Formats: sequence, structure tokens, C-alpha cells
Amino acid sequence: MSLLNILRYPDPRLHKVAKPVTVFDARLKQFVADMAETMYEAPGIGLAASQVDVHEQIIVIDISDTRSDLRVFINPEILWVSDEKQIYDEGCLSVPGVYDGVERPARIKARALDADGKPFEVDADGLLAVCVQHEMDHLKGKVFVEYLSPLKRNRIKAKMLKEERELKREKQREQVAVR
Ligand code: QAP
Ligand code: CO
Repeated sequence: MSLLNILRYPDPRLHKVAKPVTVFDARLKQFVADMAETMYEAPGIGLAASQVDVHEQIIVIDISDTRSDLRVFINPEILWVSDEKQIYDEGCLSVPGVYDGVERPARIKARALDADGKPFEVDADGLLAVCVQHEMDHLKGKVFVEYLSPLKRNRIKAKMLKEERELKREKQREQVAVR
């Protein structure tokens, strides 16, 4: 098991389009386990492979309070969305500290494969519907802040870049301290 490095917005690699998984082997299962470990450690409720710089269609989600209901979606497809919409305050492990309302279909029907390559369908509403759509956006190279106004998005970008500079400086100081 190992923790994976999560890309931070506005890293351009977050906008790559993920390819379908074609090989269902032990290596895939190990990667799914690493993604789950990374999500739980963060802690988060959803993580897409794109966020750890692997551009394959793989998502892990756990919206349970007990952190004991891992869902794995490989090559997911949306089969149906409701006309009814809901606005949910979304966040993202790639945009830490930022939350804002995004309007999406309230209910969806999706199809995907599990880690064994076995197909399944899911009817989702509430938080699960939000999470599946948010993570599927990542696979298409889309980050939730792209639904916000250009003004908000630019403010978020500036805040993230400032934090990135501060993080880099901290790391440099640590390096000097151990030398
Ligand atoms: C996507 O997001 C999501 O800002 C998953 O400082 C979010 O797990 C779907 C997180 C909301 C539906 C609703 C965010 C952790 C986790 C942060 C996450 C942070 C620490 C986000
Ligand atoms: Co996200």
C-alpha cells in the first residue's frame, strides 16, 4: 500500500482526458487500493485517477460516515440524468480549502465496471449523485471550479498559486534544516 501524490489546481495535468481501462489485473487492483488509501488518509469522499496523474478512467468513492463502503467505478458512463437539479457545496482534494455551490442533475443512473471488470449499474441521488458526477468530470479533465464565474475562478487560482509558493518555501526551509 502506498499514498499517492494529489495534483493541486491549477496544475495543467488535471485537464488531461482519461482513457478507458482495458486490462483488469493485479496491478489495477493494487492501484485501486492505493487510491482508496490516499482518499481515506486525505480524508476525502471521492478521488479520480486523474488527480494522482494517472489518466485512466478509475474512480473511488466512499460517502459513508463509517468509511467502510468503498465504491470503485471503472470506465463509468452516465445512462440517465433527471431534469430536476440540485445545488451542492462542493469541495475537491485538488483544490483544498475551497467550497462553492455547483448545480447538477439531482438524480442519475450510471453504469461502470468493478475492479474485476464486472459491470454494474447504480441509481444515485443526493451526495452520491453529486460525487459520481464530480469525479466523472475529473476523468474528462474538468475541475468543479470551472462551473464557477470567471471572477471566482481567478480568485481561487491566485489563492492556490500563493499557497503553492508558500508550500515550496516551507519545503526549502525543511531541506536547509536537515542539511
Ligand atoms: C468530491 O471531494 C465532492 O477542501 C470529493 O481542505 C465534494 O473528497 C463531491 C477535501 C463534495 C461531492 C461533494 C476538500 C478535503 C475533500 C478540502 C472531497 C479539504 C480537505 C474533498
Ligand atoms: Co475533485
